[in-house]
Amino acid sequence: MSTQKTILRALAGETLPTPPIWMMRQAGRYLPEYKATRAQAGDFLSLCYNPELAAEVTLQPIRRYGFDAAILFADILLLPQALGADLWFVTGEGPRLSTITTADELKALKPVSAIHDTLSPIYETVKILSRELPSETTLIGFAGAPWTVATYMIAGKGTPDQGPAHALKETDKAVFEGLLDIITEGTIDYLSMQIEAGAEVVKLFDSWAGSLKGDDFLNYSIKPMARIVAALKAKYPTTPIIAFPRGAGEKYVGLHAAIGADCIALDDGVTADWAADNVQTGGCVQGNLKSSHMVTGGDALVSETRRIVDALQNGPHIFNLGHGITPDADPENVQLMIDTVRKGQ
Ligand code: 1CP
Repeated sequence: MSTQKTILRALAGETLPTPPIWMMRQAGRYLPEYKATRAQAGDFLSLCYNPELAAEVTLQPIRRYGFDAAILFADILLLPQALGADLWFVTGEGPRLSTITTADELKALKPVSAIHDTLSPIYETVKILSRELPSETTLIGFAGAPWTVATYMIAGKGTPDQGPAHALKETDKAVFEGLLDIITEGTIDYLSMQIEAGAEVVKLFDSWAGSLKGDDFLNYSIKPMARIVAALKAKYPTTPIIAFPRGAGEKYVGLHAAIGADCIALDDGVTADWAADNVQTGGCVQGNLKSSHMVTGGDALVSETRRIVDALQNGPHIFNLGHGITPDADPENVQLMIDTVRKGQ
């Protein structure tokens, strides 16, 4: 056994009697202490770029619940901003960015080597966290996968069907692929710096992978992630990587090998039983409780949590939600989930 940290043991392929746990968006608006620190920072982006306060909100769910991993508090849209896109958040609506849809706009982006000018506070947050986290807690860094980041850069906002990105892929493949390339290279440098600063694991979020069909899924979700993984593994062979191609459905099969990732994160669109037979055979899996149970709680939360733990107990598994916890979640339901995983064996 290479290490005592449970998350790293699961990522190394070990089957543990109790799966380690963390939760996507574990620092966030469902927690009163997060809302207080965010108010102190002024707004969301100021919080991301304030290393002391970003470290504080990263630590809050660790103090409250004792999760096995902490995820760096930042956002996937900081990389576009570091590449020169304007980024702002509209209250109640979400992110807005200046758009990239032409060759001239693509050319106007900053060189990848310039991203650290903007992103250095994030590396400082990682350094603070690697000093301050309890010795048993694993620090996870992250970035968006190129396709998902591109969907925001092309549309200038979140979109239900990623229509503008699909349209650019059809009308100007050169600009579309050029943008994916820049994001891919930027992500390699960004995650490298997070690892140098102390991130022990990194995760790629491809939140909109599910809207890519046929060869597009392979070419624009899987291949760019595989390129990032290969580049990181060449430099940091011992740093485990989690990939989250959300909405992959049946295409989850074979993705450990196709991406080169140590762990595949599952959304709630597949059952844990199916994933045990078809995905966990390739390595560690993470997931996949429906986030809405954190709102509704009760017996359904307990029975679904047990079902997932049982289904995935014969292989490496990290317990998590299928997507991020929502602001209307009840913090007590999070405790109920953790108690069920840890005591329910
Ligand atoms: O406080 C607030 O009002 C802001 C809400 C918020 C938070 C807490 C945003 C805006 N981002 C975050 C933090 C964040 N985002 C983390 C921190 C670590 C954690 O606790 O998990 C991470 C990993 C992300 C990743 C992220 N940002 C993704 C990928 C994962 C996913 O949820 O699918 C995406 C798509 C984003 C973009 C984004 N940032 C924020 C919002 C509301 C969105 C979604 C926009 C949309 O499409 O509508």
